[in-house]
Amino acid sequence: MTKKENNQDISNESILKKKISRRTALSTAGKIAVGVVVAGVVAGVGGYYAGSAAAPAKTTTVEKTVTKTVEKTVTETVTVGTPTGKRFEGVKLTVVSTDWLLCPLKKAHKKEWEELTGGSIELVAVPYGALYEKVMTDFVTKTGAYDVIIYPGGWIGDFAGGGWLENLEPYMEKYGYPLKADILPGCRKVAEWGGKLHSLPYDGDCHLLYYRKDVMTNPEYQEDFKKKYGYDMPIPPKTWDQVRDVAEFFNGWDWDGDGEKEYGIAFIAKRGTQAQWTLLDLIAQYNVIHGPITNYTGNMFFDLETMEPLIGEPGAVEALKMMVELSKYAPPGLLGYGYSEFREAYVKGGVAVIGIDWGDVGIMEWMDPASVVKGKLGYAKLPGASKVWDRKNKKWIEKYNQNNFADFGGWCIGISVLSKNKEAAYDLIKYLTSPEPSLRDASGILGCWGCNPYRFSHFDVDEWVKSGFGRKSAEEYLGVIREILSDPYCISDLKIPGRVEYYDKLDAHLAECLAGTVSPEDAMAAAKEDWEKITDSLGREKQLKLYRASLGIA
Ligand SMILES: [Ca+2]
Ligand SMILES: [Ca+2]
Repeated sequence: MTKKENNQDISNESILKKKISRRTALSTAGKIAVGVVVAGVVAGVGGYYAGSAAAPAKTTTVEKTVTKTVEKTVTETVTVGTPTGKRFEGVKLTVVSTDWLLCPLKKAHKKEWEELTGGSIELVAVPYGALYEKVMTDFVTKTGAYDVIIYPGGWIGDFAGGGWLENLEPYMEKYGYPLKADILPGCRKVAEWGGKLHSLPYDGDCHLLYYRKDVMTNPEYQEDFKKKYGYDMPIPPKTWDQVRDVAEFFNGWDWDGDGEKEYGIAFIAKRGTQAQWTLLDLIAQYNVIHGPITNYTGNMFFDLETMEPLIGEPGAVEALKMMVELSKYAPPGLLGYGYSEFREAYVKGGVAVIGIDWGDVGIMEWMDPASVVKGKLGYAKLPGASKVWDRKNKKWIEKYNQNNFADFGGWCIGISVLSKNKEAAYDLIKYLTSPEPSLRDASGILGCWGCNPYRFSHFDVDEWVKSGFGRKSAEEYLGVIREILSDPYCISDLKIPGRVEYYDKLDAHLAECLAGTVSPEDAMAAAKEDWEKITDSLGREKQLKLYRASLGIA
């Protein structure tokens, strides 16, 4: 991903800016339940040390002397600021990631871990578009500037496959890992390379379809919709054709009665900001026959015998055609929507009925003080297609086809083989991914987003209600995410070496097509050609073997 991006560059129409600033001013400030955070920290220490062979020295002393010298013990416990007895006194760790993935560390966990261990942490924030190169350069030049790397799980083929990340299993055996079985199987898979954990899951990812419940349940609008399309307003839409109809119906008029017009649908569409995942959401429906992984079912990216890319198939072209069609019912400025701009517009601007994004929009809906959609959003898994391309028999199958897809694959946290403080680094990543600190990340209570549920314990509705979520919304939101990530047929994202390059090319041709300079047919043909070149440059046989291995096929 060589193209630099600028998250702050909100190049939307003035109408949107006006909407956002006005609504921001009207909204009340969000309230974070500080008491819950404090209670949580205490609970978290237990989880973090549970099963650990490296409990603090002071605790050990207490156990040995407690029957005889209770008073002395108390004195020692109080004087925790002294330079003796903390395990990582004088050890400094450097953690690199994007700004928003470092947010939970900045807001809470850095200080917590430093106080627990005596170590110190330096955070290095790198823009998303530059992160891959920055870390890869550090590896190949053997600089070793980073101990801990928080990175998109899809890069594990390059990072662990290249031999740059520690195999964590020996550390887990020696120092323990809290509630291993609590990790969602799909998220664990992402962090594995060659069957061994070379990172820990730090995030669980999939796209959801968001929709404005308040608007779609308006009886007057429902009546008009039925008159126009001949069927009931689909809540939620089950196919992309239905999404199209809803988007068209609500596009370009004032459906919330605030005197300004709104639009049908919005999604991430800007070059260099993960727009290709929106396209992959559609490709998964039109080009992948639902089922277990075989060459012709449940297989999204390459032929399992030849490594021929599947993105040149008619189902992928159909998917892109639908994406172009949907873009007609979006706010002006859609092509400037990266994830930041989209979230601003959809959550703080309330500009569209339907939105497509990761779980972060649900967090922003409830936690962002400037949200204008609090309690108004519905959540659904990706809609399916009313037909799917049968590559084997070269024909369309006219039936409903729906696949869940773990877009992006979630962020992982790993240790550089070049680190000089690997034990401390393991201690830190173990702390960060323990049930309690990570629940605070996933449920948005710290005011950060990006880390979405990846442990079964993250789905505890009561905890989300404490964080400020409405109970019914929390149930719906968590229910959908859990359903997607525990679906045995949920399609895993691409994670072979070269993923960054493959996706950059797909993203580039998608951008040309959305801009109207290239047809969907030509865009997908060009993308396929580029993928072939990348495969050849990396070694076709090698890539094929790794692709099969990444799907668990011998
Ligand atoms: Ca309006
Ligand atoms: Ca995420």
